[in-house]
Amino acid sequence: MANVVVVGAQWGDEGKGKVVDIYTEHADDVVRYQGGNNAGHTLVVNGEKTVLHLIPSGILHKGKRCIIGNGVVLDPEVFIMEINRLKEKGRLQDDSALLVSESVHIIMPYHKMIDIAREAKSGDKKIGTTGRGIGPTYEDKIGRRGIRLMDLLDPVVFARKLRENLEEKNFILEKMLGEAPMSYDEIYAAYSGYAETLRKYVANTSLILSKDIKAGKKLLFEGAQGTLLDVDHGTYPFVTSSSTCSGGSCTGSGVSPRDIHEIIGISKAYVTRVGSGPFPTELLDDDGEKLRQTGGEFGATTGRPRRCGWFDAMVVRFAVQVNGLTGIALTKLDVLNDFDTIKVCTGYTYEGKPLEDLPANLAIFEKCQPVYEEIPGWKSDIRGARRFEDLPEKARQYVKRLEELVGCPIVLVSVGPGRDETITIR
Ligand code: 2SA
Ligand code: GDP
Ligand code: MG
Repeated sequence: MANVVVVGAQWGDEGKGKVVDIYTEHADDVVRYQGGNNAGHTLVVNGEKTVLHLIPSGILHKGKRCIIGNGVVLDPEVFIMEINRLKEKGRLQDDSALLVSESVHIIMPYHKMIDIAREAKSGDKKIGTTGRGIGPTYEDKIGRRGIRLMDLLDPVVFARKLRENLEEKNFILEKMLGEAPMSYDEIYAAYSGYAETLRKYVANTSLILSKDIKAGKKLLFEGAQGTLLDVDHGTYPFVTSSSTCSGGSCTGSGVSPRDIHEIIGISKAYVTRVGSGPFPTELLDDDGEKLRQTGGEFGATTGRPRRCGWFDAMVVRFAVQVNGLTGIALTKLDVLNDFDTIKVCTGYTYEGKPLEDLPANLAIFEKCQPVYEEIPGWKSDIRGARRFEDLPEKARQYVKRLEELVGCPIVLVSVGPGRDETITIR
């Protein structure tokens, strides 16, 4: 297999963790390239569930290298907790299997505080963030005042940058958000301690990846969140603050686009979204509740109930276009086992007229009405299926119809959370 990027084709939580775990078998390095511990990627192997927030989903495989690329924002406390939890379970025996770019930007306590305080003040305009400080950290990165891991490792640089940042952040916290100021000494002491724990994992990961490519090693890139949450291409401002699309894999790792060969979009057989923002096929009725309960649709980081709706071909078609998808992994097909009829959104109308493509303008997107096609359900348990032919005829027809509507081959179908509950088609 070539160098592969895995991206979410909807609004996140499509099952990227599960698919990355499966694809890791064919890879040498697994690379996270954007987002931070807002992500929750779930793996179920031999009945044991692991939820990862920062560490790439290849970590359960021995002999593979897991790399956190420069595009990620890193909360060192959460990262250390995640390492310790894996070590307690015997899942991380070799520290050299885990590398972090020296250029990652560090999520500081004031970022989290600003994120939460801003959301609390936003009323019905709130984004519905995870409160993990992601947006404020990327703001400082783009504003060229962020603290990178390499800065944290140098006591003199860290002291200067923390002082400069805290002066501004305490002004924002006190004067604009009505919060208490934060203590320089406490942050300096805690973060200097984290720096020492992290030192052994830090590396110039872009350089390492380029050497690995030259040596013929295979890379697997693990996207977080999803296409419609991309800061440029998503439903702005109801997005996360990073480049979730396939292009982000290059900027977020320092690997050239010439070295990317396949781009796999992960899509649920229906749709979920967590947080605010438009969602044309959202179901606010019993069917929505049935999807939430059957699919266990609760945030893997915050536990928030996810909004649920029918499959939206406009959204996935857009994901095919903007990411250049070469294949789709369709997950959670089993969650539809018990529906008499399944609806699929084939297009939108806006002010009564059909729309060909997803509108970039949110004011239009918010008013789009889905056009539905009804497909008969298969009404049987498909979790035991391991080959496409094992699926009931109606389930196969559903998969084929989705493939036709989105214009991209479905290369994998997932019929349960377990690693083995998977049908590989191509
Ligand atoms: P943020 O915290 O600034 O990135 O939030 C901005 C928007 O991005 C959404 N977002 C997510 N959407 C789906 N899944 C995410 N990860 C967790 C999970 C979410 C959870 O795996 O379930 O546990 O709540 C994720 N992370 C960010 C977020 O909801 C906002 O809409
Ligand atoms: P990610 O953020 O894209 O990695 O997805 P999450 O881990 O946040 O959410 C996906 C959820 O669906 C997790 O609880 C997975 O264990 C679960 N899951 C993944 N694939 C399947 C599937 O095919 N069927 C079912 N029932 N659950 C699945
Ligand atoms: Mg998730």
